[in-house]
Amino acid sequence: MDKTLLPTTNADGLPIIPMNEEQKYIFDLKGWITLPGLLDEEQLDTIREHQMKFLYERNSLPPEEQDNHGGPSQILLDHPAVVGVLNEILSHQGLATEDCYGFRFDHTYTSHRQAGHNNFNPHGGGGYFNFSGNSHIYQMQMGRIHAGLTRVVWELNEVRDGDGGTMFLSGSHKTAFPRPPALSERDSPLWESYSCPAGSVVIFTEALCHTGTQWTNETWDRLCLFTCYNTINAKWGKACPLKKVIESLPSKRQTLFRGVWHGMSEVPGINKYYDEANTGRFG
Ligand SMILES: O=C(O)CCC(=O)C(=O)O
Repeated sequence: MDKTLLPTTNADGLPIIPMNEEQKYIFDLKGWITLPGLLDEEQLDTIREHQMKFLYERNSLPPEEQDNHGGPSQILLDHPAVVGVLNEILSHQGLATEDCYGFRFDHTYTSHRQAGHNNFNPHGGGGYFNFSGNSHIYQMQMGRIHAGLTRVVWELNEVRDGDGGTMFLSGSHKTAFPRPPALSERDSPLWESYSCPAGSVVIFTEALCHTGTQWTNETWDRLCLFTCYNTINAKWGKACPLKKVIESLPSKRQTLFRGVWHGMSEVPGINKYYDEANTGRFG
């Protein structure tokens, strides 16, 4: 793939960290990957505080911060390591420039879970065989993949073995057969999960069978963002941040929120820019 036009820095001017060959192989094999320890303590403290205020004291935040990815949490949107992965598995090269990402934000939510919270609900899998309007797709050619709707989970607190991080049926994004119910019981040996320090990312294709489970850690809560990205001309979730939130972001970050279309020829005929009229907001 010609990657010469993919952004080499993020919206804060930090160099993008490309996906390495081992990460590509593991992602293609399993459908998910972890990137441990991407944030320092100061960033984590600020982002945790923002998320808790967003969840429980939203009106105490300035208007442009009243969003999961507003204010200090905007750096999660295009962290250099996340962009490196999305450049490889999701970006549409024809719509990427140095100033414009080749993928778009789809939707997000923040989850705050205390011990006992249960989110066991296996879903997805077999996405290799889905048509593209489904968004939960997975495509591959020799040496290249396209992951369709892609989830980036930001774990803001440490997750230990058995605490209750998201679980995956590794490889199920390519399965041809319906999932036998017994194989996705909670205690099935096929489930895989992860442990990671605070400030880590877990990236998975939504074409993969996955589920939440019970959070068992009595000492600290799970606090995470489940942020989805998609192809420029596709959108799965309905929500989009408010205009004043998007307007407060640097211009390269704003391109994550451009309208859902492709087009052709030169800008503004082709969708390689964000402006007030070219937004993913419906109203
Ligand atoms: O609760 C979790 O850990 C996973 C959430 C999930 O399955 C999803 O967002 O699609």
